[in-house]
Amino acid sequence: VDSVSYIAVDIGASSGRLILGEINNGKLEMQEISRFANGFTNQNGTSFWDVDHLLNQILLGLQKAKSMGYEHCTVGIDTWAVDYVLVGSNGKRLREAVSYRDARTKQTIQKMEKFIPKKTIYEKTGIQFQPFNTIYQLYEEDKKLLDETDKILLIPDYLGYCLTGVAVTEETNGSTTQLLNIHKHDFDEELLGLIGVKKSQFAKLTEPGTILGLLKKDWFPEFDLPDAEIVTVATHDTASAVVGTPGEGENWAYLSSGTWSLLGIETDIPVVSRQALEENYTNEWGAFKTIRFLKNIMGMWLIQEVRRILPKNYTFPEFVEEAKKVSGFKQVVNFNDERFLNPENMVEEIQQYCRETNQVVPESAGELANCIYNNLAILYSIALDELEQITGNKIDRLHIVGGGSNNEWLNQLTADLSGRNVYAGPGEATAVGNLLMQMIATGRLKDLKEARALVRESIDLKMYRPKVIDRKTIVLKYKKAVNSMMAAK
Ligand code: LFR
Repeated sequence: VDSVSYIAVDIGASSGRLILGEINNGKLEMQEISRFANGFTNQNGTSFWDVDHLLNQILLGLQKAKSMGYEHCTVGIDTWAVDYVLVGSNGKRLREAVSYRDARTKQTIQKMEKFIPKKTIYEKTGIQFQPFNTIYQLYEEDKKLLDETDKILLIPDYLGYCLTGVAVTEETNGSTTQLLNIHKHDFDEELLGLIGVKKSQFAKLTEPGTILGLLKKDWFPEFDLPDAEIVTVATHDTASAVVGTPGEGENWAYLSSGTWSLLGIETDIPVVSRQALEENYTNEWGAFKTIRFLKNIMGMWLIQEVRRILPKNYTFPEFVEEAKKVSGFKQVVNFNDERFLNPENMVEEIQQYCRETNQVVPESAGELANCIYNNLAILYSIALDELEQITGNKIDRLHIVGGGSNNEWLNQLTADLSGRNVYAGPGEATAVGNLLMQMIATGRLKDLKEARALVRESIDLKMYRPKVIDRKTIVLKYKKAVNSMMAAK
């Protein structure tokens, strides 16, 4: 039994959790300590996260861990990417953190193209073009605030800083700023210059798997906290999820399925070819100098938003049950279109899209959910084919991890439409990856290979074999439909 406990703080866009992990009899055992809601709210036209709430929930969770008898622990923090807190020279937050779904960067990619071609940015960074990348957010940032800014800290780095007083830029998350030069392995001075940010305004680039510092218990006298060492894990949730994916050998891809669907492969060499740029693939930095070559697909955000809008409060399993009753391809919707990034009313946005494209309009919860799940499954299958084309590597199996992997119907649909075996689990891959990095950093585990073997020992992967269907024709029809819709636009 470990004398030190490992605690993962994993915060996604819609919820956060503290999960305790221990290795017992050769298996990773996990226990949820606490869970809390997250989300952004609109204040005077801007969408803000509540980072004080997040910090408070971390402290409450750690206090609970202590009350459960866990008095010595290491703690790792991961969250979604790209967003940041501006910290002044007094060490205090200058403003709330703006959410990446805020509309302030809608046109920024186009604006910046006047100064620097997209191709140049891509060749330097290898990072996909998303309006919300930190580079575009900082371009639109309040210049007065930016002048007063001593440090720009990404969300998990900021939370770690609040707990320890030590500021770093952890590099798996740092790469999503689109400000890191993948060849020089450092910030790109030219890109920083274009957005008017000094390199010294970022904290030191730091590899995952290093010790950040001790929890400053005396800074939080109102909490009864355990002795804790904060470890810089792969602080980008997707990077942690990939660490926690039990893939073995070659030829596997992952789908980290949460608010976003991140589908890709782990590789050593970045791919910045024309096709990779055109299809908007990204080369995010992973743990142990790996590259996450992947695509962002709109993901469960779609169903989360439909749920928020519909008057009746469906659970996610209920959505699946309703969708099953409808079943089959009723509408072709390109959910990767930016109009679905943060529409005021997701239900109306989907319906409007269908009207504009002369398709049957989904009305009921089942019709909406069926439309979402079918289109996601086909987007997954298309991404797998693209990955093969772009990298020249065969992919014969897909590991679906994260909360979305609990959706058995979608897993089967994905297997059928992609023609590949699908393996589901762990549902908490991000927390698993977070814990594994702590264990590696502290010498409890040797390396990534041993860590993933431990995951395979510890969980029952569920396998889905593809049914024989004419998937080629379905995919072709789908692509034709999307193309003619784009042309009509
Ligand atoms: C998933 C994720 C994605 C990133 C998006 C925005 O939670 O971290 O990897 O593209 O959120 O930060």
